[in-house]
Amino acid sequence: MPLDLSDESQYDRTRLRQWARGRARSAGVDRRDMLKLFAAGAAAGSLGVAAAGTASAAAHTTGAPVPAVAPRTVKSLPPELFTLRGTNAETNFAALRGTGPLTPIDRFFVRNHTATPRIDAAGWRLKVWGDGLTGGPVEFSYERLRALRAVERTLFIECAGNGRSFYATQQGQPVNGTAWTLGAIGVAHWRGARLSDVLRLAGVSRDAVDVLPRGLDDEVVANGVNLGRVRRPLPVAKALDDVLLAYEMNGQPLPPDHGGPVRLVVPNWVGISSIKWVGDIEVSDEPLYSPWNTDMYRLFGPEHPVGGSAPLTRQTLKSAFELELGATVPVHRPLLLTGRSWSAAAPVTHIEVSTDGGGRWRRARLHDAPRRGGWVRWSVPWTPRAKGATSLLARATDATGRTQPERAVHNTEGYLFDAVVRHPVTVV
Ligand SMILES: Nc1nc2c(c(=O)[nH]1)N[C@H]1C(S)=C(S)[C@@H](COP(=O)(O)O)O[C@H]1N2
Ligand SMILES: [Mo]
Repeated sequence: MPLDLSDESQYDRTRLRQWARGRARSAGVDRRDMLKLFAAGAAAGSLGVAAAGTASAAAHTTGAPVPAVAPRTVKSLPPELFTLRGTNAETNFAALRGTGPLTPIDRFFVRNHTATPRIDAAGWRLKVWGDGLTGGPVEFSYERLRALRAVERTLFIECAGNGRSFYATQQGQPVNGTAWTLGAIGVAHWRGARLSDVLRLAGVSRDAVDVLPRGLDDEVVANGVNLGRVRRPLPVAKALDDVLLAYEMNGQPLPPDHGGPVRLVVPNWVGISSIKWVGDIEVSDEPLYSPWNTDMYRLFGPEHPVGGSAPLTRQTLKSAFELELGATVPVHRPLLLTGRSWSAAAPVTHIEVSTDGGGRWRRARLHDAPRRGGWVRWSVPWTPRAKGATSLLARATDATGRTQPERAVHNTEGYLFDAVVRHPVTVV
């Protein structure tokens, strides 16, 4: 019976088995180098990822001190709007208070493996190639892409490691990777061509199984191993379903830091799927792999299968207050607590908030119609009655019936944190 690769989890299990048996074809990294990388990662307890040509490693939650790195972006990253983390910039949730349902571009988080490249739209080409096409390579210019039927969708992009720091600070479980709080997410209105239209024009064959988009930013070097350009395969079923090749964000030409002139937007999947500055797409009739779906972006640790889980696909469920962690608030003064909740699985249906560390819960008022792929803004009035330290908690439930748990299931790389965050405040 032919495999149904439109089922995400079946796809992932199959790919993982094929990879384990050495059947998945290397997408540019030598197998011996991959083994070296696994060994180095195991010895160091982490993968120190650096830009090619630099000796710097990304900021880590735990482990040996790493040299300071600054993000190399085009937009400015003022401290009121962003917290800098290695090559990345996290959105300060407090800076979203009073903004609309879309994240303004000036405060949308940036996750760069290396640095933002400057790419001129006029000279940009997208090459679609590979043995999963019925013919030879096909090139698309920016003009040609823009001439295709356009679609518009409001969707979040969220890093798989968003919320990672709470594994350590809230659960006492150290993890590797960028110590994001909750600001590695943004919601934008995207306009672009459908990846499916581009693949059909390029002549995708019935035998195609994987689609591998690759970025034009610098190659990535981890522990002395060059991983090549950022790339992660997508099953052809997802690629033909709802993926965009976006060239506009919130009504503007896609800015350089967010992948301009053209990026993928893969709805509801881990942020790494949404390849920025896409330059070529391989269409393959064999399974593909890259470091970004083998040794990264899978769940590792005692609570997961030996050798790691299937590659991550969908994001999870979260809530955040639009308030600094550790904020001070005046006693006896009425406040309006505001925040946002989102789920990759289904629309968020309701949010409960506790202002006494989880003793009593109240329903928040929703300010947006719940929708999958976006977030809902909410608010709860609060008049603090006693001075001292307390925790604010927000707990979302989505239309599948899933509610944020008290604890997230640990994994060594700290992905997919979904637990209720205890947001510290001091009443003075
Ligand atoms: N080419 C390329 N694409 C990329 C990345 C990158 O470093 N290079 N980072 C990925 C990751 S891990 C995330 S979470 C999102 C972040 O998108 P943003 O920087 O627009 O917020 O882009 C993804 N696409
Ligand atoms: Mo990410």
